[in-house]
Amino acid sequence: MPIARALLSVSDKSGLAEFAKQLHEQGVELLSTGGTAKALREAGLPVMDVSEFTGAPELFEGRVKTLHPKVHGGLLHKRDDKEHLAQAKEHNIPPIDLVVVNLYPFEQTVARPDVTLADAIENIDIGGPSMLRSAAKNYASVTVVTDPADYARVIEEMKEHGGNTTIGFREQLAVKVFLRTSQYDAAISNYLGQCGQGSRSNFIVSLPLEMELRYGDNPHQKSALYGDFKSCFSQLQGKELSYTNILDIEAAADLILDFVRPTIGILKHTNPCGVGQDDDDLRVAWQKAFETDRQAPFGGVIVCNRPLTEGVARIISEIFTDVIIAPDYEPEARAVLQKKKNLRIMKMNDAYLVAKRAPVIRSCPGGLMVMDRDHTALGLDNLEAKVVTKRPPTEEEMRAMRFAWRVVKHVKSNAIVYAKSDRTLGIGAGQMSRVDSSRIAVWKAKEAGLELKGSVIASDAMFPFADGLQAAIEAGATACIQPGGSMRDEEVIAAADAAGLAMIFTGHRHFRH
Ligand code: 93A
Repeated sequence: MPIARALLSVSDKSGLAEFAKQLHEQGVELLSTGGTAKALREAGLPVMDVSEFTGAPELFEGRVKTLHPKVHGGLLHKRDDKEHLAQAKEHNIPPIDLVVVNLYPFEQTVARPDVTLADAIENIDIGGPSMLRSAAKNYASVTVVTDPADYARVIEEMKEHGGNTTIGFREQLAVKVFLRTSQYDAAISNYLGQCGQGSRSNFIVSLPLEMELRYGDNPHQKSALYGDFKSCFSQLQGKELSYTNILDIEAAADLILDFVRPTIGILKHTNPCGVGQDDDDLRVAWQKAFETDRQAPFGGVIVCNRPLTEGVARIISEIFTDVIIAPDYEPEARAVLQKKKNLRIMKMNDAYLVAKRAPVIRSCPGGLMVMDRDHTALGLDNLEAKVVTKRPPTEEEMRAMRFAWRVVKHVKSNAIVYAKSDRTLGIGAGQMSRVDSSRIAVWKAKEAGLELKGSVIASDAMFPFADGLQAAIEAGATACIQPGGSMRDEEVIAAADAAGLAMIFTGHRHFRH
């Protein structure tokens, strides 16, 4: 059966007149609400007002326009069910075969800096989503269009298929509708949630789809991004972001935000490969970070807490990097990096500083787990009072331990970091035993040709036995920062004292699982 009757009610009137004209030419009767009807009449098209169709006036400043059994009955009744057809006849409800609706611009309204709650509420569309949902539910018979970009395809299909659309296309359109209405509701609950108390559960369930990602960890794993990532990180150039890029960007940004002095970090698979600092020249900071591990940064992520300079851009562009993140870029740096078409350049926006306070959410069988982020208790306050060994650390060791502690917090557990006051020397990440992480850190420092004599060691959790610390002493560490809290702390402290090592117990653990 060809489409005989269409109901058009749109806030975004782009492409409307042309679309309606084509419908009219195909013999479709047009029903419409106030503003849409006016626009169609101005385009010279014959239109019946919905109020005439329903026999009920538009009420309450337009809050009730299409919320009528004649509209929803016309959309929802089954076209192949005798009883539905008999009821439709009895109540004089003719079928509506096509719905063209886009919604009150709620998202645009609340994006305005001067928006009032009253404005926002007036822009919550009720009748529009209701029609979209009724039509989408009955996609077996009804075509529903919410995106002006689909107008052309509807006309094409009608021309090709005797005045109607195909079921496959109608199904696609219906899916699009439910996606759109869920995004719309998410925008409303997010906005109202922020105005009022807001709640965690609201935060979890109501994020709109931001983009489909090419895939997840692997090409056979579908993946999508929800929420508003782009308000936190703007992509200035480069290939489309991937799932793993987004994980790395978060890890990199979190790392760099723990440093105040000019710092550069290099990460791979969310683990730091090297971190360096220099007050005068970012190139020196880069050099210190890079020297920790010259191999792993290949295809990695670089993060900086200062506007990226041309000098650093030149050095970086010599190695293959996936993503660079910085609060800004010198124009000359951008010009240098632009030559690398695929390289993703991300600008960290202030919005991230707020977003980063949100809890961590992870899936688990049957649901989700929610956890506060590890950003309140660093454990570096009042360090002088946390010395547990006979020998207190020197000032230089103290600086090095503060630095190493900030790095180790961002390394996957078990995490061991050897460092000096402005650079990492060896990082051991993600091993099942702390001693193995320590061995790897020592081995990597040796590989890199770096000297561990006089270094400090940071451990994200306590040393359960003295052997881990003993290995660090043998490797050349003269000071150690760790949370403490092992049953054998006494033994560990005794081993430190025997070697003249200075040790601090921060009282805070920084596991990262
Ligand atoms: O105020 S509503 O929630 N109540 C309704 O009954 C209703 N029907 C359609 N909003 C309603 N609409 C919306 O009006 C449509 O979704 C569309 O966005 C807009 C079109 O209004 P006009 O045709 O007057 O420009």
